[in-house]
Amino acid sequence: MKMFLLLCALAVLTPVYVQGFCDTTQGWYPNSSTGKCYKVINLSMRWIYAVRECNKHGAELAFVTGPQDMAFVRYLAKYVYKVKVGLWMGGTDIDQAKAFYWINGAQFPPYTSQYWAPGQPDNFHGKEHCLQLWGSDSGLRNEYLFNDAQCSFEQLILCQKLM
Ligand SMILES: [Ca+2]
Repeated sequence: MKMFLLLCALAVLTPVYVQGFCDTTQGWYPNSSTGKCYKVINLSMRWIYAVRECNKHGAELAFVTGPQDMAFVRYLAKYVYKVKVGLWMGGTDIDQAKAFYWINGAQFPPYTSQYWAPGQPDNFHGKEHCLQLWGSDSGLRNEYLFNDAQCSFEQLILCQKLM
């Protein structure tokens, strides 16, 4: 009877364990408060290829779902990956300049306005429609803030997936 109960318990608990797992041996970083795993893919590429590359890893180009999530992304970029140029994230305003939305279709909520670098998004030369998290080379005192950049620019990418 005890063995039966143990097996029942394992059957119930095992899926929870599997769902709550980030494969850290493959470079995925867990954010247990949001249930997401993040990874910087160490290849420089255009934004559209970044979308595909994340898909290849069973993931998607990263987008944030709240201030806590954003704080974690900035922490990763600054302290874990020490990003210099920047990271592609899953945001674009390809439909209408400066009206950014996430690749899951959600418009940027009001709280995200605090994460744009000063003067951004500026759609410089009318050609900037993809979301970059600016790194330490931006000259913004390591603040790791949003910039709208040319989608054809090549830089590292940040992928996410659910635990
Ligand atoms: Ca810009």
